[in-house]
Amino acid sequence: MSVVGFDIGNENCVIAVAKQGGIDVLLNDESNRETPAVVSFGGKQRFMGSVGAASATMNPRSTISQVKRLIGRRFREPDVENDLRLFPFECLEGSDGGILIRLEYLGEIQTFSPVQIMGMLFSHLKQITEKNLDMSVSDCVIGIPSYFTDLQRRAYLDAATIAGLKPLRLMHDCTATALGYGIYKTDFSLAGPTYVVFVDIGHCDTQVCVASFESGQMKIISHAFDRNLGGRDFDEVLFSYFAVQFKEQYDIDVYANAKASIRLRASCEKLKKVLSANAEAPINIECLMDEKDVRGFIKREDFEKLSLNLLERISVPCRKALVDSGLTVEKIHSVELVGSGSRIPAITRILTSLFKREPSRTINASECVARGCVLQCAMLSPIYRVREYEVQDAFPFSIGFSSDKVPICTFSSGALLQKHQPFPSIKILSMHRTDMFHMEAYYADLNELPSGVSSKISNITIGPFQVSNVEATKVKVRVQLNIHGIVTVVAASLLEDNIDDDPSTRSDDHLTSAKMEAESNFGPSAVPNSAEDSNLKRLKPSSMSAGDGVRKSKVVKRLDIPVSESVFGGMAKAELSEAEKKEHQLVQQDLKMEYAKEKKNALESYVYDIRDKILYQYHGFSTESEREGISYNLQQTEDWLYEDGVDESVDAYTEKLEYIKKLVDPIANRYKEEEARARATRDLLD
Ligand code: ATP
Ligand code: K
Ligand code: MG
Repeated sequence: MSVVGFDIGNENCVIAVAKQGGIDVLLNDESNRETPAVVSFGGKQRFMGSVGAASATMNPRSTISQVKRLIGRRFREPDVENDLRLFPFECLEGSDGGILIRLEYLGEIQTFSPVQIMGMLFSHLKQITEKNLDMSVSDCVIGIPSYFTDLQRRAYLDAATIAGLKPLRLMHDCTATALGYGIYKTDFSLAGPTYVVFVDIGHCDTQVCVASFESGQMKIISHAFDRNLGGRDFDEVLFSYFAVQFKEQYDIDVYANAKASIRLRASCEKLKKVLSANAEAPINIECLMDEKDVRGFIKREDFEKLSLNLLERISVPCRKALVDSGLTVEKIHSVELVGSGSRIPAITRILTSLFKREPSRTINASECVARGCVLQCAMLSPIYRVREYEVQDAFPFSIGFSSDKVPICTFSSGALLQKHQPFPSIKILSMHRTDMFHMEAYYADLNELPSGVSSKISNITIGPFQVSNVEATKVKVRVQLNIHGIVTVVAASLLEDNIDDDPSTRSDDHLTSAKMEAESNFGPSAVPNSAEDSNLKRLKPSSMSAGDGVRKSKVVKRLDIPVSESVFGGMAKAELSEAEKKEHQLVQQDLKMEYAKEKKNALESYVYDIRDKILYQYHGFSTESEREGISYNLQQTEDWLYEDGVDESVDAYTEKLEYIKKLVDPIANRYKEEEARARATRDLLD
């Protein structure tokens, strides 16, 4: 059993595993350390990763990329509508307001949810891992953007389930990077914490966090982000520039041609990379559209001018993270720049002027997230020993809870969990209830979230239950912000006192003033959905209600109450198992096609082998008419293999093979008999 860290990017995925004494980044079948995040539906089978990416131009409508942008989102969100305009594949609104991807596969129109597509990508990465390690894997830690909503986090877990993976944690990308940075460093000052800013610019987004390091521990102080600012947007600047130029110069409108758009976009991305190392760069695309070859040219300087607005936007989340951390730039020890989108030189300039020091690029910019994830996975796994190191993450959003529409607050902001709350953590709500009731979890401040996100998270029903003593009844609800950053009610129980010697309790435990009894705790050793008790600090007297019943040893009854949660926009259990079944069928189809390919190869080599043999070995053991018959059939089969038989079924290849074999076998047998006879004679003479 190995542990794995996955960085699932919008463009590239990276897999890191723990090996004796260190961490390895795995190579895919093409010997690359990065695997494109692409799932492509071919005629009769799926192609993923690098092979899938190669189909993007050929097969644009059934090649799905950037599915991370779509997972756990609503079709009508303005951001989503913007993304969809860029994608060559078709999306529509699901009956629940979610997104469905529509494409033709196996001769019919099919729809898949982003969760399903993400599940396919996870499976592919799992396969690469298993092939490399030669063992099965399931325990993993998966990097996620800090801005992922509750729904997106749950969607990732569902996708992992479809792929047969078990995430021990969904980990914020920057937290993973910070862990990998801090755990090996021993030269932190003893005078106090060392503060470091991490800036990760990917293909579609920018994430920033401020972390504090001390010996043996790291704490995230703040997270900030722009979910719509990454390398992709710089490609788009070049794309629009050349689209206009080519319209003038060649009278072609690439916007009107999906294939031309894909090709120009891909060329612009390449051009952008060239501009990172050169002061100017050309663009040449053969036969882009209307059989016209196009040529263009741009200087880095001009590219930077066109990108000014984007470059300035990078400072926004950086400044926000700094403000939220309560630190001034002087307090910052270093700024670490990661993510391949950050390779544009002008970005360094912007950050230098903002932080008053040049950002350092000492961390491996493309592998740091996967490396941090596998470190965390090893720490969480019982079978690995990692040096004692405490990781404390902060949750980027405020969460509110209400009970029958009345908010339960522990902060003046009206939230139950405030932004930048350390997690995983548990809150125990204590309230007076005599009958089944409902709770709602929601985002308390939509300004903290990406635009267009709904405030609703989930509805929780607590009950049914029955009380025997209406007066002395208390319900305790255990709310968890779990290790993945998912808000959930893990348990509820009914406590009935037989004696209540402190009348003040009653008023305290009133409906709206549900008291928080214990605030807890976090720690890398926490396991999702289990053992919260061990994770719970001893109750703090200061945060307890005055006459708390539990502490008086007068409790006579404690009953578990059923809890049911319904997640807004989430996948029902039945849907998930349906998706697992569907994935299984698709895998079978892929395997079938792979098997057919094997059979085809076998037939092909047989044809070549026999053609050779009837000329030499078998010549003396066959009649001329036998040889003629066989040659004719070999030729027929070869022609068929190049034409109708290019993409046939296992049965078709097997049938052809059997047919020729029937003709060849009698000759082969004669040859073998003669061989045996000759050997026996030799043995006798020896
Ligand atoms: P995300 O983090 O948004 O999910 P990702 O992790 O796949 O995406 P990265 O692999 O960090 O993203 O970065 C990919 C981006 O980096 C692409 O936009 C790519 O064009 C850009 N990029 C790669 N190399 C260079 C370079 N030399 N100069 C400029 N940009 C580059
Ligand atoms: K990546
Ligand atoms: Mg990334």
